[in-house]
Amino acid sequence: MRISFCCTGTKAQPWLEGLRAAFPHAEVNVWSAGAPAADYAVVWTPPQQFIDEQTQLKSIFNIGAGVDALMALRLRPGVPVVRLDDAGMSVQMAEYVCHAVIRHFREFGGYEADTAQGKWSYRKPHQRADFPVGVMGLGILGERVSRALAQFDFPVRGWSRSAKSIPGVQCFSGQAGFNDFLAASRILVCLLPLTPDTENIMRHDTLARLQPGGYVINVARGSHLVDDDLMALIDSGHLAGATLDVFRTEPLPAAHPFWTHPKITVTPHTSARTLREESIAQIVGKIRALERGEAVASLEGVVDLNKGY
Ligand code: NDP
Ligand code: OXD
Repeated sequence: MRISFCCTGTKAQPWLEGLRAAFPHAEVNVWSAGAPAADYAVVWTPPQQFIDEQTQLKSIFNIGAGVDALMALRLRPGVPVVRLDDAGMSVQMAEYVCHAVIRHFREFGGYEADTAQGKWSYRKPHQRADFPVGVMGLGILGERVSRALAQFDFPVRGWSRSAKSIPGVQCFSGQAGFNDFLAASRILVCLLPLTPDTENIMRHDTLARLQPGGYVINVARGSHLVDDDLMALIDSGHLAGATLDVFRTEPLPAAHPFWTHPKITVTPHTSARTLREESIAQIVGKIRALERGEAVASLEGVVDLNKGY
C-alpha cells in the first residue's frame, strides 16, 4: 500500500511517523511531482497537479473539516473525499464560541480596559433573554456549539439546510427559514461550509436583519463575510462588533482595517485546530476499514461532492 501526504503549510514528519507506525508495510511519503501512484492521499489544500497526477487513489483524506479548497479543484470522478469527522475539533469550537459570546455579553473587554487603568467600576448586567444567539450550520461543529451555548441558558437559534431538532435550540431551515432565523438572533455565529450557496452570506442585507446591537462571530471561512459591509454596519451602530477567526486572505494582511478596529477582535484561524494524533487515528481507522473491504459509504465524514460539504 502507498500513502501520499500532500499538506500545504503542515510539518510533515510527525504525520509520516504516525502513519508509518500504523502501517509498517506501507510506503508513506510526502508527495512531489512525478511521484509513483498512491492508494490513499492525506491532503490539505493540495495543488491541482497532485490530483491530476495521482490517478489511482482509492480515497482522499482531508486533514480538516472544511473541504472548500478541494472543491475548488477538478477532482477525479469516483474518488471519495473524506473529511475529518470532529477529531477533537468540536470541543475546541464550543470553547471558542462560548468564550466570544460570554466575553461580549459580560463586557469583559470593557472590564479589561478599565482594570488596565486601575479603574474599579461596575457595568449594568444584561438580560440573557435579550441576547439570542443564532448558529448558522448545525453540523458536527454547529450542533456542539449550539448545545454548549444552551448550557449557559442563552436563547439559541440554529439554521441548517435540512430540518433539525436539537434540545434547547429553536431550529430553522432552508431559504424559507433564513430571514426568520436572522430576525430571531442578536449574536450570529457562522459555522457553515463554504459553498457557492453560502459565499458572502453575511453581507449588508442579511446582517441588517439581525436584532439591533447585533454581534458577528465568524469561525467558518473568510469568504462567508463581506468585510466592508460588516464594518459599515458596526460604524453605523447597528452592529456592536465582531470576533473573527477566519479571513478572505490568511494571514490577514497587515494593512487590513480589522486589525485595528476597536470593536473587532481578530484571532489567527485557531478556533478549532487539527489535532494530529486524533486525526491520524481517525484516518488510520478508515483506511483499515476500506482495506478490509468495507464500503466507503459506511465511513463517517464522506463528502457529498454534489453538495460540496
Ligand atoms: P458539517 O458539514 O458537519 O456541517 C455543515 C452544516 O451547514 C450542516 O448543518 C448543513 O446543513 C449546513 N449547511 C450547509 N449548506 C447550507 C446552506 N446552503 N444553507 C443552510 N445550511 C447549510 O461541517 P462542520 O460542522 O464539521 O464544519 C463547518 C465548517 O467549519 C467547515 O466547513 C469549515 O469551513 C469550518 N471550520 C473552521 C475551523 C476553524 O478553525 N476556524 C475548524 C474546522 C472547521 P445540513 O445538516 O442540513 O446538511
Ligand atoms: C478546518 C479548518 O476546516 O481548520 O478544519 O479550518
